Amino acid sequence: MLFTYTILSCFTSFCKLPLDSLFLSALLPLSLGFSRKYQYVNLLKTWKEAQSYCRENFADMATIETVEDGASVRKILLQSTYTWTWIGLYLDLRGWKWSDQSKASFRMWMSGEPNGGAGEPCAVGSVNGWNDVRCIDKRPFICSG
Ligand SMILES: [Ca+2]
Repeated sequence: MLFTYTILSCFTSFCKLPLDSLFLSALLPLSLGFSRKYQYVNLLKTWKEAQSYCRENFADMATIETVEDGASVRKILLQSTYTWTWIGLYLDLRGWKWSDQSKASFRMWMSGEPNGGAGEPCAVGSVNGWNDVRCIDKRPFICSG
């Protein structure tokens, strides 16, 4: 099943969020203007399969470039029944890269991550941040565009 989350739905669900994040309210006007559009895909795929699916059906896997993007993705993940969801970040010999080749250096790693080196070259997002994991497990994923 495919869920589409538009900025509008983010706005309506935003009202239900606890005000633990006052900074989010400050960012909301910016988000309405400039946030990326993300698609949560509730199909279980390896990272590589998810990348192909996103490229065939949307623009690419999700790039998270700013604090506003991170907040948008977190809102999507709050509604997922899975702890970990693929995002478009992967490790190659030169470091962490975005699937769409964005140069964005923004990161939301959980404390202690990334910790797997070459053994964990794909990134997952959760409501608590990102983690590097092996790429072959099947997970839901987020596309952009
Ligand atoms: Ca890890």
